[in-house]
Amino acid sequence: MEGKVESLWEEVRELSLGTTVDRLHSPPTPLQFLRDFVSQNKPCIISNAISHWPALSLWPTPSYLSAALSSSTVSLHLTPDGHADAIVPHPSHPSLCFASAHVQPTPFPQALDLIRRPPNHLVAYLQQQNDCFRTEYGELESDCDGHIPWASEALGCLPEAVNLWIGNHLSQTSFHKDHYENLYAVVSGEKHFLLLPPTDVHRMYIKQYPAAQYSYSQEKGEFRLELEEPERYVPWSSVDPYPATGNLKQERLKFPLYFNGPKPFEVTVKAGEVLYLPSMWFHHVSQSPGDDGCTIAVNYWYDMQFDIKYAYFNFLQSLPCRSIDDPTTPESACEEDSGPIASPNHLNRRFSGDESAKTNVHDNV
Ligand SMILES: O=C(O)CCC(=O)C(=O)O
Repeated sequence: MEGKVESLWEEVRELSLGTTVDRLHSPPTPLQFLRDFVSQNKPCIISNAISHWPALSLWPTPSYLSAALSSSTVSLHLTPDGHADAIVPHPSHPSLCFASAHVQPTPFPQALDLIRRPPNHLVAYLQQQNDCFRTEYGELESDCDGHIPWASEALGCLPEAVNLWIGNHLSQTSFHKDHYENLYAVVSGEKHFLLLPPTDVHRMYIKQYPAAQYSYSQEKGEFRLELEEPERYVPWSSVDPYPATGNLKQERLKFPLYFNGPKPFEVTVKAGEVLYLPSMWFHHVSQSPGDDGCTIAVNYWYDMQFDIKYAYFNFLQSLPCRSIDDPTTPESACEEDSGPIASPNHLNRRFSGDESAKTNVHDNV
């Protein structure tokens, strides 16, 4: 493998992806979308595709959302630092663990307040991924489209899940991939994506981490992080693309394939724009709020085809690979995820890599 996998990374960029993500200034026809992007498993950003959505003018006004959802209870995800579904040290475990957020059913107006005015040591993110737009936010249905028409026609189906995301500058989503074709529409603020194609899987240093769950005590104002029982392991990317300045050197040494390989595709999706995020692409997401103090997005997950690309991906992922720049890196650092991938959060139905992915809504590394 030594040397060959690096040629693969370069070749896909030379033949197909280039160095930047394509921008379309109007929605593509279904044929163009299918031919130029879906079948090539290639992302793009589309402007002027959702200009007709009332949401673009209505949702950036917090009082509008709070009034529309005054009697709704929503699933609010709470963490101490905005890093949910992320790799963190566990206080009483010698290694790192995969930490999921505390999910608190909360009246929407109160949830929005917590997001817009974060108290110390508590970061709230509305990011329930289980088709939450249709199940928890029905009152907002007429403010945007139930699907993206040209994408539905190209893909031959309606979305399997539609999700709403409302967060602030502190919330980040760690590197993962999904087994869905994703149309991600930003309504307020900006979303910053780092993207890597599935060919770059070895650069993600996917390893098995014990699953843990935050629980938040309102009385004490404290989080506890507890390992799940019975024990469960989650395959997850070890790479934090934005380590604290003091850790940068160490992280570069630990993950040379990520830090020294081709730069990830970096895209900012602004309010009114839609990102096509192809199935199986690794993505890390952060956000900048708009004047309303939050970032709001709706995304549409369409079933992907479990076709020859998927089979090639599984084969590639099963191959061991050693760092190009640091021959002392143990092979195990890049090969630990060759087995099937479990779902860490069945509520969110996120993340799996085996056949069960077909029934999951948000699948992952
Ligand atoms: O917006 C986010 O925080 C994450 C989005 C994401 O991971 C997805 O749409 O698959």
